[in-house]
Amino acid sequence: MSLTEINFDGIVGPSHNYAGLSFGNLAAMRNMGASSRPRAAALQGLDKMRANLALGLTQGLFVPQPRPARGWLAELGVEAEQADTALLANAMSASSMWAANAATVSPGPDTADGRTHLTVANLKSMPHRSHEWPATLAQLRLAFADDRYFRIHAPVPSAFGDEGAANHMRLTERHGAPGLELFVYGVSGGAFPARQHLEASRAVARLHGLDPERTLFVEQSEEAIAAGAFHNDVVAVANERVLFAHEQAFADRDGLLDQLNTRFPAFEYVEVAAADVGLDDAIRSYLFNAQLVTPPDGQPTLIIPEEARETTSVWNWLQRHLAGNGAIRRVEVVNVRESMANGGGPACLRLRVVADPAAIDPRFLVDEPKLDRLSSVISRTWPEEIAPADLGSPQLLAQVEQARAALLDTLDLSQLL
Ligand code: SUG
Repeated sequence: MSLTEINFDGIVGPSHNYAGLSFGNLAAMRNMGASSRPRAAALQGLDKMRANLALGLTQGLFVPQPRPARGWLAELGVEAEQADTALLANAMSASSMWAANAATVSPGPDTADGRTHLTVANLKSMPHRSHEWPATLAQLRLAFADDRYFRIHAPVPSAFGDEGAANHMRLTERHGAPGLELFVYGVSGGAFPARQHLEASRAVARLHGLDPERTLFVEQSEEAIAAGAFHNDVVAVANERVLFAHEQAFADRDGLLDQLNTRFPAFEYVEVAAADVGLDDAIRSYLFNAQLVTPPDGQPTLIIPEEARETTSVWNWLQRHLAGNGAIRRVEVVNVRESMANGGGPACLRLRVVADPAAIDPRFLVDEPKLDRLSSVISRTWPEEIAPADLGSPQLLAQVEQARAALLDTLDLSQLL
């Protein structure tokens, strides 16, 4: 077994649109009613995967879910062609692209039975996301079917909101060693909802068989949620020994640092002070919604969206950090603008799994030739643009379903998902 970090990116689905469904997600609220570009969005996502491959990282993918979500609409007693605008928007969202919300993952070295555990998120806080979990569960059961190495859990009961890995971090000497798992939950978000509930996080930790000595439950600060950090990964990210966070990310920053120093003395804290980058700039630029990775050359690398380079306070901070030989040694910039406009940056688009690639269904792993094939099917079949008024058109519904079918066919996944 050679455990490595594998990032599974959600391919942006052909129904990607801006219906403004996520209250508390400022980008999504701001872009409500704008026209989207699903084809460009999906191609941007593929380019991000190419950039990760170029760094020498192992890369995986998840496929878009069926849209419209006909099964969910049927449970509501309506067909897509008859559903009203609001309901249809909830059934057409391509939000499963944000794979960081698919599940919470605990790698084998942390769990009682030595297997990698994944608990599918219930995403119950937002109607358009609440129906993602059955298709996510089916996909994870296929990708991680080998039960010698993986254990997949159904979502925790919907009494408690769970939004997956976006609210979970892990500190460790190296990916294949035991780690300290941090579950970040919200209590209050001012005007906005706290989407990750403590009871859900506790349940996930129990289900995964984590050692309580190596598990922390950390409250997200109310001011961060109120400023638009609807998930912890909008204000903090961890990789191996490094925790990179905004000064105002956590309710009790000092208490957390004390705990970390006691339980994992090797950890390195990289903080961005509010005086250098205000929460507003941090959230608008998605500086922290970056992928912090260690490629084979050993240089901790931060993969940020273009919006972070365009935000002066953020870019200046990064330049100073690099010049001072801080813990982050390299910055890579990617264009994920279509996803960003719905509040999803580079880190939202991926689910990080520490596992042996040989234990995973190869259909969910990518290399350049596979990305070329995907790029060609997406360029041929994905809608170029979706204006809000198009969302219910029978032609669009048909195109979205055909496009996904063509993609699954290319991946040899037809009839399975
Ligand atoms: O749940 N946006 C997503 C963005 C998720 C980002 N994920 C992480 N931070 N890990 C959300 O708020 C907008 C969809 C719309 O409005 O149609 C949306 O669901």
